[in-house]
Amino acid sequence: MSGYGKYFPRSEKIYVEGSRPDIRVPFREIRLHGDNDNLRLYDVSGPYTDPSYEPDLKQGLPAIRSEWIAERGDTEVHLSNVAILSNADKAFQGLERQPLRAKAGKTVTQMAYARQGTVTPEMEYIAIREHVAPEFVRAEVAAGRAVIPLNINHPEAEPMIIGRKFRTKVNANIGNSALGSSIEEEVDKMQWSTLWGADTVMDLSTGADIHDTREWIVRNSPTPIGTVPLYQALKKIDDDADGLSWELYRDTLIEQAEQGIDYFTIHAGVLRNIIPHAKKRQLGIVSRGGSVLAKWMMDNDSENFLYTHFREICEIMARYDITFSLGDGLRPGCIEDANDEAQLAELKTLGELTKIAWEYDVQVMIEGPGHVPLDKIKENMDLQLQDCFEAPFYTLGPLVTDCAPGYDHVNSAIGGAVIGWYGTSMLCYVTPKEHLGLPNRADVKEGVIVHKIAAHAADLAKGVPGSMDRDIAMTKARREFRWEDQYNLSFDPHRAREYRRESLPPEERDQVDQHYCSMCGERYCSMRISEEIRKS
Ligand code: IRN
Ligand code: FE2
Repeated sequence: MSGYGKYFPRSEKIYVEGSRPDIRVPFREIRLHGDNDNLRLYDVSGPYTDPSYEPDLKQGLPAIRSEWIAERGDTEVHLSNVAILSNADKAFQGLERQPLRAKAGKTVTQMAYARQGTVTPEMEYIAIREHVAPEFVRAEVAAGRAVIPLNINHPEAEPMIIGRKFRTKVNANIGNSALGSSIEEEVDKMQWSTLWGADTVMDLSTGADIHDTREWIVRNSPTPIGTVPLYQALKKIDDDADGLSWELYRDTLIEQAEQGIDYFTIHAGVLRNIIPHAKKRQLGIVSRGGSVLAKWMMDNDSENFLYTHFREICEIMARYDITFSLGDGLRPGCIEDANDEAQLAELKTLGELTKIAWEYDVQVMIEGPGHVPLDKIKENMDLQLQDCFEAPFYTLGPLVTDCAPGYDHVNSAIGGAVIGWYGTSMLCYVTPKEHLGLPNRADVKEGVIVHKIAAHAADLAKGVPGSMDRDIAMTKARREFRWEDQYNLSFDPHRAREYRRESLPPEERDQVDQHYCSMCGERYCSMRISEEIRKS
């Protein structure tokens, strides 16, 4: 693909330089017709949409942060001796990548730097991206109200921030299952979701070649990558939860830390004493990680080992600057279970764990539901802010009804827009296949776009700097019947164009200067009549 190709006509990648030449912040600029100013949009698609970039999956993306990390002088090369799960064919063998970790006595996290009063190049990069002052970025990270998920072993990533005073972000989940898809396909899914605007990607692979798949994805990903390490730990013992142990889990964390995973979902808030509450529910425990841990605790008559070893986990996270995404293992799986005792007790535990992580200068976000009816969303959001000391909330929807299979992406975007408006920082996408099967390419695109719309709606309501520019440009294009500009300003230009074309008579299909559309026809076009009224 050269540039944004057929997906975003008349869009060009531009870079804004910071205080030093190696801070080059990408934007997508839409070239509008006439004397209208070009519109600049936040861009997460990485170098792939830069026509001068020639991708080489085996080499990976340029390591834009290596210099910044090296300059701080707080890391050393170190490869742990942990057992990895990989096939013999090492795609990245030629690279001999050398993993870094913090030098003894050094804290490498962005939170540590923020608290010391240092604005890192990463923070400056983010400030340019978000149209705010670098000092504002630093202060939000220092306060724990925002996170910058950037493992020191993922220097290819373009710095980004997750926090409620910034643009609302969207995460897309990808990953092969036992049914299997190829590594190239997984990398392609990552590129595809970021092309449509996914700000982060989670690799939830559980199938074959889990280590190598992840290596390919991380090396080629311009966005932060998250995982649920428990899934791989389980895989290592052939999905037999009886074999789970802290040691096995710890080694999996280190293996993924060295690969460069930027944030980990860790279900440390699923405690033994909450399980009886979960049993009372209509749908019990719907989280995959949460249910495995609950079963393990019952079978072994023990407390959750993620909770009992939490401080050791913090030490590992701190060494690589990995961000916690504290898992909502007890999220409600139906609206009847929303905001119940199990969910709210877990939320309080996640708050306690947040405080502990902050002792280690480790960044934290909190995962949230699930299925929540509209009238219970505000309460959930307010409790999260209070119980978790304003650590960013990262929610799965919520879905506002249980009856939308096939349309759960829309269902989720409805809840996502509302919870985003009230203060959620990142929305985990849901695809049309939710509750039914694994998403295909079309589902991934659909899922990302509807959540981008939800996130944008939240930003407009919150008044995030610059968020209204696009709407203003669209309104003007609509008023002036600039059809091409209307297509190009939309989230999916191709669909907008096709939908209009297919409703026009064949001879008019490629005209883009009609002063009406086929919804009302020429005679009763409200836009045209308004234009006449304005002129009279
Ligand atoms: C996001 C918010 N709440 C849950 N999530 C996502 O669900 C999380 O980031 C990860 O991608 C997935 C974990 O699912 P289980 O293991 O909790 O079902
Ligand atoms: Fe569900």
